[in-house]
This record gives sequence, C-alpha cells and structure tokens, in this order.
Amino acid sequence: MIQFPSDFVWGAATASYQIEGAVEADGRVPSIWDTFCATPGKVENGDSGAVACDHYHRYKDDVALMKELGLKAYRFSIAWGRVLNGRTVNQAGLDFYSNLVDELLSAGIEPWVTLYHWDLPQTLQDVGGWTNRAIVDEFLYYADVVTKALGDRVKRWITFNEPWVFTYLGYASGVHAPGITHIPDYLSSAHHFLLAHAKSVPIIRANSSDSLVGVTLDMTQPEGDERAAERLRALHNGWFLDPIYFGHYPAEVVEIYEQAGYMPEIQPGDMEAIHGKPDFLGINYYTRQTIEADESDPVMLSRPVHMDESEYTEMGWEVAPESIYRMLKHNNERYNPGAMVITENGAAFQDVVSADGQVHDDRRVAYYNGYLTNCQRAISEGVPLMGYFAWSLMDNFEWSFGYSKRFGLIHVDYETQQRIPKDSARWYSQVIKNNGF
Ligand code: IFM
Repeated sequence: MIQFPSDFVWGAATASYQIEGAVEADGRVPSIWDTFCATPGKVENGDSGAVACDHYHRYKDDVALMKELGLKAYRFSIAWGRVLNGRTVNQAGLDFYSNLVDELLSAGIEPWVTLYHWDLPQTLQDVGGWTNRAIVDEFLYYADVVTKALGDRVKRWITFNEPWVFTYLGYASGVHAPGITHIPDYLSSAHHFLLAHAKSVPIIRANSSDSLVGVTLDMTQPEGDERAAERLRALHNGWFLDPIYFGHYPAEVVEIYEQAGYMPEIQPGDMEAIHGKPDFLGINYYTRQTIEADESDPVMLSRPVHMDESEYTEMGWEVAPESIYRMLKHNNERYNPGAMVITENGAAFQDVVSADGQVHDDRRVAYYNGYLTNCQRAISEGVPLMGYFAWSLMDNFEWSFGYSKRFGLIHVDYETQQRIPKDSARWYSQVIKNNGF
C-alpha cells in the first residue's frame, strides 16, 4: 500500500478558456484566444472555446461531480476579460467566480486559483501584449481586483501558468495566441512576466491574509547526454526559475542571447524585484525529453530521440513515470523551493464510450498510477511535495489541437454536454479516499 502524508492536497485542474464557453455572456470581452481561434488554420478543425464544456452555465453540476469524486481541491483560472473591461470592473464576471468559490467551499473543496492561464484580453494585445512593459501594471491592477474580491475565501493563489508556453509558443514559435514569431518578443514577454509575477505577490498577500502564493512552471526534464541536458534545463527552466530563486538569468544562456542581439531591456532594480521565493513552486509535468548529443546545434547541443520501446500518449508524449521522481529531486536540490505542488499531470488517450455507457481508460489509470507512485517515492526521500492535481477534471479545449485530445477524468460529449466519469475518475476517487493505493 502506497500512502501519502495525511494533509496531502488531492485535486484536479482546469483553465478558463478550455472549459467555460459562454464567450459573449455577461460582458466578457474577447481574449487573444478568441482571435486566434477565428484565424483560419491556427486551430485544428477550426475549433474554438466558444462553447467548450459550457462550464460557465453548468458549474454547479460540475462542482457536484467533483464532490462525488471526493476531490479535496480544485484548480481553475480566472478569465481576465470576464472581470475587467480595460480598467472597468465587470461585476457580473466577478460574481461568476465568487459563486463558483462559494459552491466549492460548501462542497468542502479548496479553491486553488490561477490568475493567468493565457487568455489575455485582446485590447491589451493590441498595444503589444506581453512585449509592452505597461502590461506589468495592467496585471497588477487585475490581480488586485480579483484578490480583493475573492481573497477572503480563496487562500491558494497561482500567479501564472506555464510562462515558457505562453511566451515562447505565443511570441517565438507562434503556435499559440497571439501567434507571433519573433524571438526578442518572447524574451521581452518573459521578462515582463517575471516582473508581473514578482510584483503581484505582495498585493495578493495583502488582499488575502494567511494565503499561499505560488507560480506554476512547465518543467522540462531532459535525459540523455548530461551536458546537453544541462543546457536545455537552463534554456527552459532556468530562464524563468533562476531569476526568481537566484536573482539573475542563467549566464550561459545570456551569452547566447546577447550574441544574437535578443536580450530584453532590463531596467535598474528589475532583477532585485524579481528575486524572491514564492510560498510554493507549482510544477506541470507530463513527460521527459529524451536527447542525444549533437554538437552541430550550438544552442541545444542535442537532438531529440524517440524511445521505440516506450508508450506514447495521443500528444506524442512519452509515458515516463520515473522521470517525475528525478525531476522533483533535481529541482528540489537546485532551487530549494520549500514546498512544491504538481499542479498538472495527466495523459491524452483516444477514449471511447463503450456499449455499457462507460469509458474504460485503463491506460490513463496506469499512467496516473506510475506517476503518483514516483511522487510518493520522492516524498519518502524528503521532497516537500504538498499536493497533486490531475489534468484535467474533464475533457476540454486543448489549444491548437482543438477538441481532438482528451485529457479528462470525466468524459464530455461536446454535442450534448453529457459528463461521464471515466474509470480513471473512479480510480482517482478511491486513491483520494484511501490517501494512497
Ligand atoms: O491543456 C494544457 C494546459 O492548459 C496547460 N498544461 C498542459 C495541458 C496539456 O497540454
């Protein structure tokens, strides 16, 4: 029997644009993802979050399902453009989240709120989005409004979700909104994210007494040639975490970006402002990155390697449960974050509703079993992992893949909006009940 600490936080996660739908309801203003989805060729099948899981209208039923599963915590994000139109507060949007929080609390479920999970109001993108330093003040204003309204009841805050993804994929590779392909824009966005995160922490703490404030990163875990792995960690994790925990960007990457003329403008006092330990480090982790040395690439020093003997998910991500243990150990040693939380972990598979009306997703159960076993192994060796959130509570809009990838514990029929808890939901529910498996 694998047991977890008695106060371990067992949850599931979602994000606003991926589940809410109701994009025109109650004064919500368009986000960069509405624009991106409306641009031909950007999202598979022309899908959008316009309806998604219609959670905006069905949140009470969804909370009832969470309660049935016995979830202890629910991580969701706020849509900036629901609560603010420019700097004008939209009370109806705030009320939605306030009601959701009340519903969760009365079901005995702890709300974990992410302030920014990528749905930037389009009006802010129109003036440069994350590349414009003025975004920092806009974010602080937004964070203040939300935490003043909910901070009496919400005590777990995540400032941002996966900064590498929304800055790199949004501004360098362009496969996410706003679809820009200019590396210096990625780096200025990343710098402004760091400032916005750091400067929002005292505001959140002031508005929400006795709360914990963290930030969530998508952590890469390169495995193969060690020198190349170090470089990839510095490029991906270090670019965001070294400034927060050490007060400077990783020197070897600075050298590369300086030579290329890509470095962002760093104003006096910026790095001091960014340097500061959050109350916890949120980590989204799905797969490792298998590599072999390749000196012909002077930046990456490696090329990806496909592991023929491994299982891969629908995302093309290797199922590599032991790597979560190594990732946790490594980051605990390097950053000594004090507390860590797996804020996302899960797998997309091609689920089918069987003749018995159920979804028998054995591969997802095996995936969770393997990753959780290795989380427990890390805890038993002293890694301060305080919680785990399955991604995702329910099938939803998977960004540029549209609805083609299903990550949910709960199956969603997008035609009828019927929800069916999968076998993995029942398995997870039992794990929570036993606090282990
Ligand atoms: O769906 C996403 C989520 O929004 C952020 N983390 C990764 C998930 C799966 O790709």
